[in-house]
Amino acid sequence: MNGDPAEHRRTYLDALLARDVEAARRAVDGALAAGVPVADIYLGVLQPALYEVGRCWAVGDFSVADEHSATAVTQSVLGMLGPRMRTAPKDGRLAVVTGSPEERHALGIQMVADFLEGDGWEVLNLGAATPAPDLARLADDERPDIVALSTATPAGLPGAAEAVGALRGLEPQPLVVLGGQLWQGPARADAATLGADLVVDDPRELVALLRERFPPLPPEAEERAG
Ligand code: B12
Repeated sequence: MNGDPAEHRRTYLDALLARDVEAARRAVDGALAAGVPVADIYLGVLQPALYEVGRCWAVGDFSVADEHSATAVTQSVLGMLGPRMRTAPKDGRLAVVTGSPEERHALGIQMVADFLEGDGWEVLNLGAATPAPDLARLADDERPDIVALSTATPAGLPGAAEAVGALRGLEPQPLVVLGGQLWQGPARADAATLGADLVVDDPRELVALLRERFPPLPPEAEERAG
């Protein structure tokens, strides 16, 4: 087995298509054993496999039950990989990560949360579909530096708009970042008019951008603070 995520993606996808949960887990173990970084397993194995599941589902080659099974297996794999991504929170940087109202796609949200935790952020992951007033209340209590909102489908646009509007009323205002497949389509043009600060596709890009805006403490300062 080599360290190229594409090979492991194929093995993982084949296992999902065969409804072979053990083989799916073995594919991930194989990728780890071959030295594929966890971040590459997230973005180069799991994400594209789920996109392919979505394609098979859309053309009728995969039932809703098969999709649910593939999602559940991937959720359990994320539960196993997440701790390998995480680092202890440092610098007091706090992020709230959630799906926009009525957004039920949760795996991308978990991935974004794990990438942020991997860069030392403290993360409150609210999961899918947080109603806008509740999100705003929590953000008002916790005063996060950023709120990352995930939206996958065009039907999620009104919910995303409502959430951004509710967060805009806060003082101080968190940086509001939109992401998810919705914004990779024509809706991207609407993102600015909603009042969000950033639209970002890739969790790695998010981490890099946030490093510029909220620089982590240099190691010496961390030691003094600790
Ligand atoms: C699993 C799944 C479901 C499950 C979700 C269960 C769960 N617990 O998550 C269920 C069954 C609930 C579901 C429901 C629906 N789904 Co669905 N679903 C999927 C599927 C197969 C996988 C989703 C997934 O996990 N992808 C993998 C993750 C890792 O990718 P991701 O979400 O894009 O996240 C990545 C990036 O986008 C980014 N990202 C995400 N959020 C954010 C946020 C920020 C701030 C940043 C920086 C980055 C970022 O980071 C992640 C890692 O890179 C997709 C196929 C696909 N293309 O994704 C269809 C898909 C998204 N669903 C689709 C549809 C149509 C629906 C339904 C409308 C079906 C229906 N008729 O009911 C409903 C809508 C429900 C709702 N209100 O949200 C369509 C959407 C097409 C469209 N453009 O409208 C897709 C594309 C399938 C298809 N090919 O047709 N779905």
